[in-house]
Amino acid sequence: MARKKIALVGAGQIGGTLALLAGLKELGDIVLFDIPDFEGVAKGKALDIAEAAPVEGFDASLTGASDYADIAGADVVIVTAGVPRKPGMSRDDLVGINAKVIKAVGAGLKAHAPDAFVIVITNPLDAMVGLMQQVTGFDPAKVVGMAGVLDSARFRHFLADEFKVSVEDVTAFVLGGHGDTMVPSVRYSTVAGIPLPDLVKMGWTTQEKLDQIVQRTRDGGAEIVALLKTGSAFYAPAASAIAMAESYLKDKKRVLPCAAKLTGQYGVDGLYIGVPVIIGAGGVEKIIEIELNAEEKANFEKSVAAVQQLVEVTAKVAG
Ligand code: A3D
Repeated sequence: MARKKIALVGAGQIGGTLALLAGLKELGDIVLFDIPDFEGVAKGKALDIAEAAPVEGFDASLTGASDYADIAGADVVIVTAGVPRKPGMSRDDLVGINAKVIKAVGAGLKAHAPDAFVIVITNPLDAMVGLMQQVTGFDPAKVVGMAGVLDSARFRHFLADEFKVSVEDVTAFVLGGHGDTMVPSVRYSTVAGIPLPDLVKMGWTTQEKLDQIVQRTRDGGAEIVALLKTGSAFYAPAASAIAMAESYLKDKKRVLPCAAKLTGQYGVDGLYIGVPVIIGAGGVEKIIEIELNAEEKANFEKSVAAVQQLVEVTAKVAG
């Protein structure tokens, strides 16, 4: 059986890390794609990673490209094309620039990779993944946004650190848009199946500490931007998108929080927003609708309103 083909549109910080992880996990052959001015960067990173393969012991063809013909027939496309947030810049500030980029990339994907499972990472995430689905006209089950896996990974890291337990034993549940209004759910997050409110009762932590962790999760992206000063997070975002790609390519049917197009679930219709979904060979095979309590519902609705507003701004600038 031929190897799968993975196209990475945007060969920047996340793109390069995606290529390395996809190689290490032998997910398939990899094409790093960027605009013509950065074709050298795409080719350079591809060659550099290819030269790591003999040391790490993985087989994959890695190439760099700036012509959409080179991504033809891709099974998975991960899109990071655009600009990242700079210090002091909100995700919303990015809309004008990145909407144009997504329109251009969407046209390229429609022409050359119509059967791909498309994972969008470009910010502002919920608006950009919606625009991508609109521009390509692809089945919404095949166009998904990466944010929730990253947000819940941050939540899991902070919780594991607080409880001094393995990150593997912490599960976290995050809903809503990727932004300051995201909704980390305390009652659905656990340590080895024990919900966080029970851990407060057991004296493992305090409600105050938990509230701080929730807030730190919401601000997780900005914390990294403030430290790096030259860009935004890229290792954990790349790892998160690779988990989604792997679940699709291997039909693992993992339950992952992703930005998916809702069709009435949670009272939302036609909007991309973060919810738990099952990812398998069919793409987004199921959107899982849980019952929210009054507080979660209010927070989720606030998040939906923020995403809706971004989508309106996007529609205006994207024309
Ligand atoms: P960066 O290192 O700047 O890479 C972006 C790449 O996209 C650059 O190499 C550009 O040349 C390239 N590019 C620009 N326009 C095009 C185009 N039309 N076609 C193809 N390539 C193009 O950024 P990064 O890798 O650090 O981040 C990429 C994106 O991911 C940004 O929008 C970030 O804001 C976003 N991001 C999202 C999350 C989420 O959790 C959703 C997390 C971290 C970063």
